[in-house]
Amino acid sequence: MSSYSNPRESVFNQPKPVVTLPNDLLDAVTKNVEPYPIPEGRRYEYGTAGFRMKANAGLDHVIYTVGLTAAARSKKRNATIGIMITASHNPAEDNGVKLVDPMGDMLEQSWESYATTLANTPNDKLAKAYENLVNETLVDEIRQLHERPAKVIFARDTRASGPYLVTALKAALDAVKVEYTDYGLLTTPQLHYIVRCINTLNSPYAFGEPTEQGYYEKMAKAFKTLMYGRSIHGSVTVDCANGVGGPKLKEMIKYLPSGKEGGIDIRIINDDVVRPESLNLDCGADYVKTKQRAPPSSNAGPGDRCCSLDGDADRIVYYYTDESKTFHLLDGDRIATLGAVFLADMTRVAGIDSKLKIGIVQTAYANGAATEYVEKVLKLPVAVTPTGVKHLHHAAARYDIGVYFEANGHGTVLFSDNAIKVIKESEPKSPGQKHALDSLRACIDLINQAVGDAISDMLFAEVVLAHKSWTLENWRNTYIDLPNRLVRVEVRDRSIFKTTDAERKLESPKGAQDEIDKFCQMYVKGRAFARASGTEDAVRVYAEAHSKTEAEKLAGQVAEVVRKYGAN
Ligand code: 16G
Ligand code: MG
Repeated sequence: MSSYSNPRESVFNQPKPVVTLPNDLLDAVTKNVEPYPIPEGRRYEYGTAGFRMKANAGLDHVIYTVGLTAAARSKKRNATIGIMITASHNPAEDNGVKLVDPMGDMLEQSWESYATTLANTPNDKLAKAYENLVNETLVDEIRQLHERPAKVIFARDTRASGPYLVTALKAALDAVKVEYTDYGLLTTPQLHYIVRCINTLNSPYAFGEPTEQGYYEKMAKAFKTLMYGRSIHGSVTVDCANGVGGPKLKEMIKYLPSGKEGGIDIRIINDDVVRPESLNLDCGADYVKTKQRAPPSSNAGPGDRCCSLDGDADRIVYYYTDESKTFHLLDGDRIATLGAVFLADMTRVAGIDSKLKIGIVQTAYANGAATEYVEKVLKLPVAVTPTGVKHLHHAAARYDIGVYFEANGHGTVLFSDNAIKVIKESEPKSPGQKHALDSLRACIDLINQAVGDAISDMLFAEVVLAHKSWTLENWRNTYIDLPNRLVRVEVRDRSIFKTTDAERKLESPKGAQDEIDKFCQMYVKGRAFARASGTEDAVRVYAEAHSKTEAEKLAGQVAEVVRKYGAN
């Protein structure tokens, strides 16, 4: 045998090194977690909304472990990681936690299982579990990434449990010697914004000043540019769900021109953050969307423009009540079409439409009439993904201008590097083209591309309504929603309901989809699907059809199919 050995090969043939973390660090992990034991028999899972539960059901333990996951994630990406403590639209006594990746996006999916593993580890095994995570994710033949420094930033919503949970988080970050900054109260999208700003600072992709003030200034400047040559009629009433959106929107208003100054008049309601128990109580985007009615606290008159944010201000829906007191909802599907209409118009006027591919991303919940309107009237492509923001976000990134919204009001617009280059570098050939290009440039800054953002989405929607001189009724009349019905079905084990085709079809249990198809065919424009919820122990059924009675009947029949198969 020759004595020659390929140095690469010899590296790869070696067994993977195993790192042992210093004893003082492991001891600190064990000692600091002492006040936060895992309650007997609890199981946690990092789902579409991170971890979410009753704040007193061991969430302190979970948050402590999230601190450890964030430390490893930060070392892995060599970047600042965000942690948001919120339970969004859930009741006041709940809380939750989510990790934010370096570009201000949701935690990469493969890391959700690491977060889940640590969360389910009892205190006496946690130091070892952290060491295992380090070995699994940070150490290989070539690199020992655990030696890198870690940086984490965090914020919370207005829930009463927030400050206590922050104590648990800090205990973890101190144990593993992470440098951190506590941003106090922020909306979820503000935290995402700041994470992205920090990680792009001084780069060609710089996103903005990494401060709360930087957020307001960037958006206000873009809004002012967009208001040039346009005017907003009447005021908009914003229901802040008695959550963090209230104080933050009030702050935002200080940076915006008023109606008299060519800007916007915002009337805030439900901004009580003094009584934390009022959070999301009979108000907020989730209340309005699921109950299909205005919050009882609303004193808006017929036709008045209203919108509701959720508890952490990352969702928004619009609505109004007409002269005959009928309530009309303009949900995420509508906001997506409104935004797409404007962006398509502007690229056309600017003469750059042939260079940019605009598309809309929806989920199976999007109303069939919305999908048809986008494809047939706007002539734009529609992509459908499974429920959960991260899926929509990734699909939207495949377009030059990708507009994504879930029907529940969570969404935003993404501009590709190519789109930003084309928009920034095009030379206008007429005042009309210049106005359109200036508008598009300002949209890039007004829209929070890191994540769906209720405040940013609202300002964008207001600009488009002003541009079109549309009332909410005009907006609603662009297409008429198919009547639809959502039903929640409890079954023994929801995990047997497995979907395919972006959740539009069940692949198991075998036979269930055939029965659903048969029922759908019985109705004009009948469409229905069933999917296991990612956040609750239930299966959700959605059905739509030509008339309200038919939609309800179809929903009932599909729910029955789910019950039947769920009982087996
Ligand atoms: C989570 C998702 C939301 C989705 C909802 C569906 C994020 C940030 N949140 O709240 O987008 O609509 O789950 O809930 O992704 P479900 O699975 O219970 O229907
Ligand atoms: Mg939310």
